[in-house]
Amino acid sequence: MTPDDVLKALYEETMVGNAPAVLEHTNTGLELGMTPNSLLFDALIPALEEVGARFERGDFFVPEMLISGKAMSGALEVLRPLLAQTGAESVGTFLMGTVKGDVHDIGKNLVNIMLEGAGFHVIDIGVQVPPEKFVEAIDEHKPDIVGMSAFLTTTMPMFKVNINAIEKAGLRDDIIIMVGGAPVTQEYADVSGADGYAADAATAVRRAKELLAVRTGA
Ligand code: B1M
Repeated sequence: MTPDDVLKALYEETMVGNAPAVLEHTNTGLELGMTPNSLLFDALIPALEEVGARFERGDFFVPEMLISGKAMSGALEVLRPLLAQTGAESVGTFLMGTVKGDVHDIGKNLVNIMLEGAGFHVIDIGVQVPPEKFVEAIDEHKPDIVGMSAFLTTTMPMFKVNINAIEKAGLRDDIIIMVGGAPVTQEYADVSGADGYAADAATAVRRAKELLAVRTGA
């Protein structure tokens, strides 16, 4: 197989949710010397975008989205150690969760992997995280940055609800809050009262470092 064949096969098999084939092509790609970034950004992520587009058109339904998502998650586990490889000392603690009512976690997991790769100690508190769990986890782990993901227009309002709960608990001034997820925009992040927003995992890492540098005066 050539690298182009791998990308094409990875794209097609992710789209139809063939998890074993996705794993096999991911491993073949790595054996051929392809980069994890290429496998991710040239095949896996575009495949899920196409799945979403088909879902919107009514050509795919929730079960199809689910198996594609699972196939992608399998590949991400293979890529995780390569993407998260870091020689860097810990630059800070990042607490991350998907908001209440939202089960999407692939994007969150990818952001976590990239943050780990950049030297952050990441504490993942999972999906469907209610405000009180964010508050408890902040109190327990004392993170530098709290990240919240929302992937549905119906769950984005949880940012504001969470931030209000964090304020009420007297913890807001201790932390930087970042938000993100497919439907989120900078404008929405501002309205929610977050300190930062990023559209993708790579930008999230850059923004997290910038915000931390401003906070610590580095
Ligand atoms: Co859902 N889903 N889904 N889904 N799903 C979307 C998000 C959707 C856009 C599809 C579509 O219509 N085109 C749509 C949302 C529309 C909207 O509200 N705007 C949608 C819908 C409607 C739904 C359901 C309501 C469907 C239903 O039941 N009728 C339902 C909701 C369930 C719930 O949460 N309560 C649902 C369910 C599911 C599955 C469970 C089947 C599955 C999730 C599997 C999983 O995550 N474990 C699923 C999937 C797979 C998708 C799509 C196809 C793929 C999502 C994905 O993983 N993308 C998605 C379509 C799409 O995104 N185009 C869709 C790849 C990932 C790498 O990108 O998630 O954008 P993304 O993450 C990026 C950025 O957002 C950013 O960085 C990430 C990496 O670059 N980012 C941050 C993320 N978090 C960040 C945090 C930051 C900064 C950046 O700072 C803290």
